[in-house]
Amino acid sequence: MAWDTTDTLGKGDVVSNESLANLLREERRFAPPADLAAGANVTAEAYEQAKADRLGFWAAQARRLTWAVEPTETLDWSNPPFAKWFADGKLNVAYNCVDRHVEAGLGDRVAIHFEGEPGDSRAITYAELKDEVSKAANALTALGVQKGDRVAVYMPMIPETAIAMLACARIGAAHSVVFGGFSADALATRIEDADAKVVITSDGGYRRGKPAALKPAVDDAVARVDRVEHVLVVRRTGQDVAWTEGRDVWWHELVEQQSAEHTPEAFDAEHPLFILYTSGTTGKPKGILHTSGGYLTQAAYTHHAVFDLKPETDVYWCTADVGWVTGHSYIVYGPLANGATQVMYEGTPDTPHQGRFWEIVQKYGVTILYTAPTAIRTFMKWGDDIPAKFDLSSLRILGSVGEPINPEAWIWYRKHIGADTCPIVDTWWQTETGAMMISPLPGVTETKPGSAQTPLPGISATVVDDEANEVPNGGGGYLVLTEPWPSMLRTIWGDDQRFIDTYWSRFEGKYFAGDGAKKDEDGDIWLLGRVDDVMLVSGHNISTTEVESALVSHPSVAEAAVVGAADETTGQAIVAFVILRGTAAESDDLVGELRNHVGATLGPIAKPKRILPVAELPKTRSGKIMRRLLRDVAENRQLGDVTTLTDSSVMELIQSKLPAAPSED
Ligand code: 6R9
Repeated sequence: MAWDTTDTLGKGDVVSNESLANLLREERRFAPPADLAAGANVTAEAYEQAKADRLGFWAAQARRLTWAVEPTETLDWSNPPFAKWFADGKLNVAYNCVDRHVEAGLGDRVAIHFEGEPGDSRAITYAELKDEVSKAANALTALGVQKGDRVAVYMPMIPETAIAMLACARIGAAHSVVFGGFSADALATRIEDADAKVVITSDGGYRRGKPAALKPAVDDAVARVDRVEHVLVVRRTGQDVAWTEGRDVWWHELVEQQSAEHTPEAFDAEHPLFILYTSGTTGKPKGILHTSGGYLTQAAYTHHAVFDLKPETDVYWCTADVGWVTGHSYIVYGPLANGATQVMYEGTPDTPHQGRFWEIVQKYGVTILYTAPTAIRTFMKWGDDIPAKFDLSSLRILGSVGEPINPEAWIWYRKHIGADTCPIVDTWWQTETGAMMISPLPGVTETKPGSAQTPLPGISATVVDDEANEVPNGGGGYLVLTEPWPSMLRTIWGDDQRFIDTYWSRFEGKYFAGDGAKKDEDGDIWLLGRVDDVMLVSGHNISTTEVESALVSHPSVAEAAVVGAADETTGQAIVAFVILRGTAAESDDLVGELRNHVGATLGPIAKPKRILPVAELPKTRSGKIMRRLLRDVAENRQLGDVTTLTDSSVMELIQSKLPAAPSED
């Protein structure tokens, strides 16, 4: 145990309403393995180069791509916050992800090892991918899709999803991928906002051992909007589907009859590549717009640098869904631009058994694994013995994304998945940033469990207080990005004003990420959760993440979600919902012990007033805990919008626990 239990408030930390209390101390350090450091793609020199000439650094990274017209301009920031990167360059994104590898003689290299949930598998080489993307591009053209149009993609995790995205990119149509778990309603809103003219979907996909239909939601959504001309349907499950003649087209009929020849056109670097909607906490979803040259430059560079990808030998696996930005940047664009061989898995981690992920790692000899803290905490809950049954010795680098990773989950990941040797790269970024921004480099950084640590080379990030002053080491506040970066969002689709208001108005000239953060004594950055979730207890801003991490550091706790609930004496009181590990039994004694453990770890101010053991936590479909709903429960309010929950019955279960819960202090 490395928590410094003497660190209580009032000793050393300057805490006010305006800054986040800095409660957690972490002393463990892990140096990069010597052989990895010796052969790393990117060394410490990159930080120096980027510091000396940030734009020159990015111009050099852009040259890792193949341009039809090389850019001579790097950044045009004459009209902030509207950036143009590499504006006079021209390229085709799909050509960069596919054709150029075939032209380089790598056509026989496997691009995608697809593993279906029922156990079917398919290997697709770069040469095959080129043919498939070309045919799909010809098919979209045959359906009347042109450069500048939008295409909605509502698909399971199958290779055709990546092929469809690349086909759009190839003909200069922007895709708008909508996660296959979203409702017809959510799909309709997104189709309408982007004004998509074609929807690509499938009959369904396999999930938890059963076919799950997708086409009915598309039929429902398309009936509510005007402009959709065609629905292109991949056959995956063989389920019965309703058919609208003239509108609906089978992929296997239309795409298969196309020529595999297709000449990619070069588009401007600032040509739209995709729109991806993020829900945010309120209001209608924001269509985050990404463009071509800058986005691909940073997606490819970060994938090469942060995963130290050796495309000849590595087998890379990102477990995200293509429907999220992680799937866009680190399944489709980054890895394919780098000529990687990757695994794509259709299903859930517990089908047909809780060792499925480790079975896949063993089967394909996965060397680089990129997953989310929510998955890691679930594996912790299921028990160490499950991964222990599989050969995971191929792994060399582990990544984390999506939420702050609690130090104990980090340690578990390293020990039980990474044989206590694999470096962990905790990568902070957002749909809006397009690619990784803050992360260790596996051959350079001495890692710290729980911290994303330092901005990547060429990235400028810091932590500021309410008045936009940079906080000193040891201080907490808001994460901001202080210089434009190549893969930054260009605007919110159709709403420039909202783009300005949401991200660029809180702090003059700086991008406001909406995350709380602190700098530790070494200047390393720790993410502390969304600013909306921060708790205000007796005048102190306390991070949900820190209290959750303290709870997860107790051997009986697998997962925790903490919220501030209105309280007459302290303003807000800390209420914690915890999932116990397999063997721990729920009791009043344990609850008391957990409260004391948090008090001892973070100081008495951070002791939760109530701790409620629960079986599940409410999560978004990308695995992020929805604290807003827990706050509703803790304050005995009517539940807010639950439509983005993975499983809405979770909330009923949690609510049913509440009246019986002991109220302490
Ligand atoms: C890539 C992705 C973005 C939000 C972000 C932050 C949280 C993501 C994180 C992290 C701490 C990390 N987040 N990675 N927090 N450490 N390594 O997840 O994009 O779905 O847009 O979410 O996720 O709160 O602001 P997106």
